[in-house]
Amino acid sequence: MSEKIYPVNPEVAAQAHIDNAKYEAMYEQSVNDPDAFWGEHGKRLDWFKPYTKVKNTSFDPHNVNIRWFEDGTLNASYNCLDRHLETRGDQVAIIWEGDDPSESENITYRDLHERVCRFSNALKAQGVEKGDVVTLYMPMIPEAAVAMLACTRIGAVHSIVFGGFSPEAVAARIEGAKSKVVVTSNYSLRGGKIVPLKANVDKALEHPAAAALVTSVIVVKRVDQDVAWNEKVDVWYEDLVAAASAECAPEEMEAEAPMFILYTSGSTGAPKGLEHTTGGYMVYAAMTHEYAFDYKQGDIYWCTADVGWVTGHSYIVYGPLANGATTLMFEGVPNYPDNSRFGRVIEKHKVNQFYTAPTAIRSLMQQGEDVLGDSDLSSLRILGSVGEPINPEAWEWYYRVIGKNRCPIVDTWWQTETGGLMILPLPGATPMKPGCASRPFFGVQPALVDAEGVELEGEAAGNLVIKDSWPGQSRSIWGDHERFTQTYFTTYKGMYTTGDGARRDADGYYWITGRVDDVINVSGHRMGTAEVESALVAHPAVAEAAVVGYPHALKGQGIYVYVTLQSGFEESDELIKELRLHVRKEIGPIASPDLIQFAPGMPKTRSGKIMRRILRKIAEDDFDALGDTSTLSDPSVVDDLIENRMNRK
Ligand code: 6R9
Repeated sequence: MSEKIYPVNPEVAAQAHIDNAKYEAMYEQSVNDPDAFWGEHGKRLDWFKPYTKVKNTSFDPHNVNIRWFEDGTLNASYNCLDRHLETRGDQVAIIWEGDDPSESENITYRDLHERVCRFSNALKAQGVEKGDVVTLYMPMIPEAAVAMLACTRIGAVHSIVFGGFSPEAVAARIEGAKSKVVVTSNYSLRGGKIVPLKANVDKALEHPAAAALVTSVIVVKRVDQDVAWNEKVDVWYEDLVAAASAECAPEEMEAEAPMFILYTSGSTGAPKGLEHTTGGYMVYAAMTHEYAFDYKQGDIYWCTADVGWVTGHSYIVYGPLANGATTLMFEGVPNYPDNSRFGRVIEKHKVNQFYTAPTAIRSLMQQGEDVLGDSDLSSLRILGSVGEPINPEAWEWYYRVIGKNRCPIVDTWWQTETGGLMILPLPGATPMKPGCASRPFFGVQPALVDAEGVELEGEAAGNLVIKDSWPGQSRSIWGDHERFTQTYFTTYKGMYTTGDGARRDADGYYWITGRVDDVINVSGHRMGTAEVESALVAHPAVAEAAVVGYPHALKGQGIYVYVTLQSGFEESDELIKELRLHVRKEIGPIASPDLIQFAPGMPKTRSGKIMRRILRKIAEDDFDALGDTSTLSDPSVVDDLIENRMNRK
């Protein structure tokens, strides 16, 4: 790993919210006296009833209990909208940039407030009440942000399903969350292509359990084209808001009232719906957004994520809007109409902070140094990275070609579970090491433990855990607190298990090395290997499937599948194609296997467990590092697998 150090740019430090002296003093207070620290910083929000208690948390596996600001009341939508109206009602809240470069829209805080109030009333008219879960399955259009804020305004809980997920995935999430109302659009537009979004909801509702729950599907007309219509449940968004009043008082919510659920993949079982609550999440999202990106009034901030992921929740919508920022929302893709699109958008809207993912940087990098054409990037001040470890080459390219050697890169390590950024170099405080997530945010106490849970000191590599709670932390898995406890708090007692591995260097900086569990990270998206395997074995031809990650130049990791066929089925290229399509249909295009290898036998222990370590090494072409294979019930399987692997090339 590169150990090159880029010192903090003194000009950046001089104007930054946080310089190194401040970082150290604030960090110390945040961990030594969290009540005083967060008691003070919680005041960045407007509370209807101020809190008197700050931290009340326990990671004890017998009683995992996480409560912040618990006796305060507030409303997330009020904090993102109403409180800004007096001072910045006419300031742009959302710059929307359409898939087609000729389409964009500036939405002021006043406009956004009105749209949110109307849609809040529309949701109420559809029977949505405080505490109900509303499923959003939407493209990157302003109505997605409006729907999120309308839910939180009326105390409903939103559950966003990424638009790239399949009807099966939508159905499972509707059922898991017991959601009565779905908001979608007739079609979505990406890279000039029309994608049938509503048709996927229709297919999801062919599942009887989902159909039995859903009473209305609210459809935004994104594309002027006909769509199949079911009079019983379908209703146009445009009709509802036209009929709704533009006034809607925000619901007074307890700090610990659920705010949203977001499903994410784990190493076992079906995706889990992580639950986030109102007060702590909002404080944490707002504060991390301001400090990490050194956001100042008047800045134009752009995060390229999708609202279907946690990054879109915290860093397109809630963090920036709570701070009264101007946040850019992009409907399109980096390579449409051509590869210079990111540069064109930065130039067009004079973007100051640009936050994207290593996979996007690598794909730009592949196109060469002039990929952004003659786009003027001089407005940029801060760059960010999220989703997976950024390899030093991509970091250097990002710094040089996009940042012109003057913009700090904030490499932000965090998770759906953490609600907000956890480990990152603050732009005015932390010298940067390419590829290194660096130092913890305020209140975050990372540690490394070995397999037995013994904490490692000094320079070390091990399992990354967090020793105490921070306000943005997920409180539970929706409807299954036991699973929450089991997944995150039992492996290493009294600590939150991240599922990531990390190394700490002599300066105390953390380098994230990737997942240590059966989760793979494909283009920054989490995929549980168990999820892909269960999709595969649902296919009649498949007797057994094993899925592992392998290094992939663009995606970071690719999905490598080993399948053993049922007797009577023949290996063929057609079958490979069919299996790939099958997984896309079951989960969605992001789970599409990159390589499928037929495996007449799997390497198994005598007790019948598949030895994934061996499959991983074979997928990585690391045949010499297979380790001890003597405990396999049939060691000759390994030679067959290697031979098949070599034949593929
Ligand atoms: C925000 C988000 C979380 C997993 C996480 C880790 C990986 C994210 C990273 C990173 C190294 C970074 N990850 N950011 N690894 N450096 N800057 O991505 O949430 O979708 O839940 O994924 O992504 O492995 O555990 P989520």
